[in-house]
Amino acid sequence: MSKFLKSFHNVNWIGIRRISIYEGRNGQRTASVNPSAQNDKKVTNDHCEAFRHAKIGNFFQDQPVLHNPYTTDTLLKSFLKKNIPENHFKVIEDDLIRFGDRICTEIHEKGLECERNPPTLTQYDAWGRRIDQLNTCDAWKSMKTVSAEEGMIAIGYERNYGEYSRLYQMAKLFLFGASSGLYSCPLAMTDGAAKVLESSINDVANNDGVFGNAYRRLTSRNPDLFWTSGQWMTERGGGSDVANGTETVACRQSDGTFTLHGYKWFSSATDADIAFTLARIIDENGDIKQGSKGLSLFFLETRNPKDKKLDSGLNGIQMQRLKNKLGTRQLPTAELLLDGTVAHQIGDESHGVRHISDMLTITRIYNCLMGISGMKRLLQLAVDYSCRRTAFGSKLCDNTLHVQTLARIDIETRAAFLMTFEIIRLLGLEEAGIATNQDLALIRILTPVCKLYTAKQALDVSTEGLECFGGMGYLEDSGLPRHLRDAQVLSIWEGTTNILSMDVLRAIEKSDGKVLTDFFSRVEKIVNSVKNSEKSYLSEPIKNVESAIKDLSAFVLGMQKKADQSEIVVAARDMSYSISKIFMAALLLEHAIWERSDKTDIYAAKRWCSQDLCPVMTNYKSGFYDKDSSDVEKLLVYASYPENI
Ligand code: UCC
Repeated sequence: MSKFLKSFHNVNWIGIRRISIYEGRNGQRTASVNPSAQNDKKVTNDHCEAFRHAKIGNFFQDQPVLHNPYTTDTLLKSFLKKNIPENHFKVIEDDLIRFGDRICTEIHEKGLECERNPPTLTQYDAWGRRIDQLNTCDAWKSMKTVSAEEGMIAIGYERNYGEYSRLYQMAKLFLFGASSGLYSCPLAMTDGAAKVLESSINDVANNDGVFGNAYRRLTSRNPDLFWTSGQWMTERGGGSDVANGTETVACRQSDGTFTLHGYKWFSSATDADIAFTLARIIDENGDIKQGSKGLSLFFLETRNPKDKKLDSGLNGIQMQRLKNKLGTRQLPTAELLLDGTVAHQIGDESHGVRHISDMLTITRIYNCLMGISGMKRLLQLAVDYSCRRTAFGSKLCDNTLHVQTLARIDIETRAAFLMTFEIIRLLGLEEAGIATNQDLALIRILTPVCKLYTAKQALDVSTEGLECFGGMGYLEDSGLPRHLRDAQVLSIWEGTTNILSMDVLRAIEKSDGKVLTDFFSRVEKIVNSVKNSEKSYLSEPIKNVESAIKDLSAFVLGMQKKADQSEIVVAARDMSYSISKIFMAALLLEHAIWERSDKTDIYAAKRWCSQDLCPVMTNYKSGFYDKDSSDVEKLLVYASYPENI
C-alpha cells in the first residue's frame, strides 16, 4: 500500500468525534472518545456532562458572509483601473465602493426577499370584474427605486464619462445583478428599449412626443419618473422562430396609431410601464405579409387610464396567467392577450426584426453580465465559506483539492468576465462615436458568441459552486439553490445556444466573412503584443493559442470551399465555442502581461490555454460533421421512432 493510501486508511472518515459507550461489569458506563485514535481516553459518567447537548448537538456551522463585492473583486478593480483613465477611475471607484456597501447592508437581503415572495396575479375582484392585478412584493418594488437612484440605466445614456460610461454602468450592474432579485431582467429590457429609441428616433432626448417622453423616463434617475420596459417577442408559434411564429396583427387607426391583436406567450417583467413588440400590419386590402419581412416593431404603454373598456386600467391587455417556471421566480412572467392595445410603430415598416436587434444586442450583453455576476457571487460566497468550514480537522481553505476546485471556478469566471467586459468596452466606443469598423464587426460577432458561451459557463459554475457548500448548497433556505435555478434560463432566453450559433453564421454570411477576418486580426494583434512582451513563461500558452487560431482559420477556409453547406450548420455550435475559447485565451494572456498583473493572472492564462481551444477542428478531424455522422446521430436518437429516420 502506498504511503498516501496508508494514511488515507487511518483517517476518521466521518470527520466528527465518535463517542462509544461501554457498559462495565458493575454497570458503570464509560465513554470512549475517538476510539480509533491511538491515545484513547476512557471517561466516566461525570465526563459525559461535557456532551449534555448531544441530543441536538452544539455545533452550528457559520454561514457564508457577503463582503463588499467591489472591494473583494481584484479582477474587476484591476480591469477598470487598466481601462479607465485615472481622473474618471477615482470618481467611479468611489461610487462602486459605496454601492458595494449598499448591496451588503440593504440590497442583498431585499433580493432574497424577492425570491421568498414571488409575484401573484389576481384576475377578478370579488364582484367578478376583470382587474388583472399583478401583486409584487415591496422588495421587488424597491428595486425599481434603487435602480433609478443608482442611475443603473442613466449612467449608460448620460455619457458623462464618454466612452467609459458603459464600463462604469455595467460594472455597477455586475455588482447589482446577483443581489437584485432578478430586477436585472427588467433593467436589461429597459436598457434595450432606450437603445432602440436612441437609434430609431432623431434626437430622442429632446423629442416632445411619446418616444421622447419614454426615453427620458427610461434613462431617468428620479424614482417617481423612472419607467421600465418589456420586450414581448415570444408567441405560441415560436420563441426562436420569430419570423414564422408571430401572429399578432396591427390595425392602422386614423390618428396614425395602431391597435394590436394577438397573444404573447412569454412576457417577462409584466409590471413594466412600456413594452416593445412585433406585429404584422394589416394593409388596405386586409392582407398581412408572412415571414420576417412582414414584421414591424411597435412601442406601447402598458396602462391606458383613459380607456374605460377594462377595469384593470391596462391598455387593451389581459393577463391570462403567470408562468410556472423552474427559476426566475422573482420575476412576473405572463401570458398576455392583446386586444385593442394602442401602439406606435417605430422604425421602418417590415423591418421589425432588424430594429429589435438593437434591443437583442443589449439584452444579450446583459445575459452575459448576469451570468458572470452570478458566477462571481457564488464564488465569493464559496470562498468565504471555505474559510469558515472545518472538515477532517482543518479548514476547507487548507484542503488543496477544494482550493483547486475553487481556482477552476475562478478561472472560468475570469475568462467569462474578460470577454463580457471587452464587448462592453467596444459598446462604449461605439456609443461615443469612436469605434472603428473592426470594433463594430467584433460587437456583432462576439455578442452571440459571448452570450451562448457564458450561459453554459454560468450553469457549470453554479453546479460546481453549490457543491462547494456540500448539503447546504442543496437547501432552499440557505438562499443558494436559486443561483442554479436562475442560471438555467441564461442559455434559453434571448436565443438558445443553437439559435445564437446560427446567428453567428448569419453575421459571417451577411458581412461576407468580414466579422471573422476582423476577429482573427484582433486576436492576432493581442497575441503578438503578448509575444513582444517576451515573457518566456508564456511561450507555451502562446503556442497553443496560435495553433488554435491556425486550426480555426483552416476549418473556416475548408468550409468555404465546400459546395454543400450542411456541415457548417452542424459545426456551428462548436465553431462558436472555439471562437469564445480562443478569444478568452487572448484576453487572459493580455491581462497577464499588464504591468500590474501578478502570478495569479499568469496562472489563470496558462491554465485556460492548456485546454483544447479549437474543438471544432478536433471534431472535424474525427469526421463528426460529415453526412455519415449526422445519419448515425439520427439513428442513435430516433431508434424508437423509426418512422422519423
Ligand atoms: O423576450 C424574451 C425574454 C425577455 C427577457 C429579457 C431578459 C434579458 C436578459 C437579462 C439577464 C438577466 S426572450 C425572446 C428572445 N427571443 C429571441 O432571442 C429570438 C431568437 N431568435 C433569433 O434571434 C432569430 O435569429 C431572429 C428572430 C433574429 C431571426 O429572425 P429572422 O427574421 O429569421 O432573421 P433574418 O431574416 O435573418 O434577419 C432580419 C433582419 C436582417 O437585417 P435586414 O433587414 O437589414 O436584412 C438581419 O441582418 O434582422 C437582422 N438581424 C440582426 N441584426 C437579425 N439578427 C440580428 C442580430 N443579432 N443583430 C443585428
